Amino acid sequence: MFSIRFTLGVCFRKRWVLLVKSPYSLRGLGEPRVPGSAAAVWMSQASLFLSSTISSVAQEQACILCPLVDISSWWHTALGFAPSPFNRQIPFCPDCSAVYGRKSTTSGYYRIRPRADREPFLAFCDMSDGGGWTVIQRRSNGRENFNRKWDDYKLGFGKFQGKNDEYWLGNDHIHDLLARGEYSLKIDLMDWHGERRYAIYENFQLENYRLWFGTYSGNAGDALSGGSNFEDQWSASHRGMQFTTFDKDHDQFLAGNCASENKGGWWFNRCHAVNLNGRYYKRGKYSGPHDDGLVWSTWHGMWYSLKYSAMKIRAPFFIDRESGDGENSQAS
Ligand SMILES: [Ca+2]
Repeated sequence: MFSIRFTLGVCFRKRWVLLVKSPYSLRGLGEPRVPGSAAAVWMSQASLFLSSTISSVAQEQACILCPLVDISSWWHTALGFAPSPFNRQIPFCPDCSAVYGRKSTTSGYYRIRPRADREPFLAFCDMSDGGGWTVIQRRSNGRENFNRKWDDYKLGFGKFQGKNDEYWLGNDHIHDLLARGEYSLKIDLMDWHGERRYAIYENFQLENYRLWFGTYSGNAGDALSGGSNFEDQWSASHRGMQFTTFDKDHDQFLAGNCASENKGGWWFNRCHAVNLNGRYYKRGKYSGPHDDGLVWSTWHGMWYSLKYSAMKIRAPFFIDRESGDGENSQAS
């Protein structure tokens, strides 16, 4: 025994909303509740087709089909659609690789949802450089304040509009993305002469925000591992470090707080060889009481603050297919 209703949905703000729900309810094939109506039987066939189509669309293709048939808010208001329980069942693409897989190959902001039991959120999908990159951090102009407290880093902050807007996606969001499986991290860097370098780390993980990563490749140097000599690695490697902000000190520096000194939240040791969330200096070389710039030590050292950084993640099979050198990434 089964019961089917005619259901028609439309997309509103990239969510399915219920537009029409038929009055027909069938109990068993050919036994419509509206007796003697051939139309009702026909409707039941049509509704079966439509509801199964919508449900398969909802399960697998919403993230590509939804933007194509999105309707504007005045339609919503004019027709008085109520948000339906349907909304809750609509999965978004879990990450930008999935968005890319749905043939949405234009770089831009997409609403993604790595966990079905949490709300979707905006992230920049970098569809250049092989495509499918979910950008978790970007610095490009110094307009955003990165000297922020724990909760800001936890939830994310910044501007999610222009292709070079600065943001931190949020430790919770990053964690949820990485919990889906194996991810590679690629870091695009640019100095004040416009020269670019990159670093790729396989098997990037956050374990309760604690940083883990695997093999390095690239041309910026393996700064996340702390640099080339053993002493530096001991004090500056970021492997296995917990996240620290000025209001939550989890670093290895007993006499102080690395985030306070270095003006941004990061996986500090005592303290760092990399700080992509540091202070944004509008020049390369800088000086001061602390090496608090936007630093990637194995390229320009601790006293050179970079012009651009983007941290982005992608499933490793994408890396195998095409690994770029950052030439096409989003820096202006
Ligand atoms: Ca400390």
